Amino acid sequence: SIDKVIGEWDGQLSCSRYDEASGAFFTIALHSLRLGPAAGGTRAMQYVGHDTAVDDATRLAGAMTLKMAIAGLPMGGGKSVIALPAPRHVLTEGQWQRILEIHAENLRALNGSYWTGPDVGTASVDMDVLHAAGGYAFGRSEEAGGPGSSAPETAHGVHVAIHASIREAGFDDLSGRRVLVQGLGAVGYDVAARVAAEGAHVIATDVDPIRCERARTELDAEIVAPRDVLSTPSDVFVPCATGNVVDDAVAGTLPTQVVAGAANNLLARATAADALARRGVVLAPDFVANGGGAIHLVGREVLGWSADQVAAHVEGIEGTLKEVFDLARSERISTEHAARRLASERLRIHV
Ligand code: NAI
Ligand code: PHE
Ligand code: K
Repeated sequence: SIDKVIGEWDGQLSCSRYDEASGAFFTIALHSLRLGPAAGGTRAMQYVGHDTAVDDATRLAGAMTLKMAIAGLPMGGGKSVIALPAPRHVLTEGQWQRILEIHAENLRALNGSYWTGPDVGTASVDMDVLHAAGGYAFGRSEEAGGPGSSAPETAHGVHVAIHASIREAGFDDLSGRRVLVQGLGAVGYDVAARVAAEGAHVIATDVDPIRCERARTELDAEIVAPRDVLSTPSDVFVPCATGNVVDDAVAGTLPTQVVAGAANNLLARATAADALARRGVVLAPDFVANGGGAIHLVGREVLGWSADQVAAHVEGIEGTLKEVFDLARSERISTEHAARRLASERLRIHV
């Protein structure tokens, strides 16, 4: 229930709204404003109920707080979820524009204490609309004067994270290694192309058969069915679809050596990281590995960085992961706990 979701949440503010005309339910969670205004993308998809939408937004907002803190960015964590009345691709243009209009009104009401950006189900063109309507939105298209999508720098960062993680697992390059990519969207496809160029054997899956076919023909990828992904052996597993993929049971069996991807809230519970650690699987915590998008948006739009400066900071994910791996090893804790500890130290210092 919503009472339980909010009752167990440690964030600052959560607000929700239902729009009868579009049938969309909006929920915005501001997890922390300690380091700066809350920031985090707008996720638009279908949910089984409004409480699950609130649950997703509050937990994703918490992950944004950690992401900003560990990346050294002067922002807090927030997230918007729009629970759609039908799958995104089924909505008419008129319905979607109505939804964006309402969302812009929500953003205006928060008056800059929350900045949104693209996430699953939204893109730069939607940020153009939100911004033009007075909403606080990062990631507008270059044509509209923005820095463009966050996905390429997210993919860059995931690629850096894969390399840092395979070294921790004891191998130096990806040549001939089995790299399993779940989700061939804006980030996943880009990562798959990067590792294919390094000689990896790409294994890929997506619920969209057109995306699979493209990976098969362009990247020579082996395609597996979405339901088989967690039992397919790999050297590196790269989750780039949605979250809650690895629960304790999956963590006990996932046939891989390394997990490094973009999916926010990959772990259903932090304890799944312990189960991976017990089996010697190297996990790059999601909020470290996928920080490239936040670095791009906040770097370009708040800190005035150039594209080169953004790229250099994204390369810094390697050093951050090395710190995480060293702390996990010396304290005998999971990499997830180590990364949370490093992020919360930064949050404490900046009170
Ligand atoms: P996207 O929406 O472009 O791609 C997601 C892909 O996953 C789609 O092709 C979709 O068909 C596929 N998919 C969905 N459910 C699936 C399933 N059960 N099995 C296989 N494939 C499935 O999203 P994007 O931007 O590539 O993001 C991917 C993930 O990375 C999301 O979890 C997002 O929150 C996270 N992320 C994205 C960032 C960005 O800058 N775009 C930054 C940080 C995290
Ligand atoms: N949604 C992306 C993420 O989870 C990109 C983003 C970052 C959007 C920061 C808004 C603000 O990191
Ligand atoms: K998107």
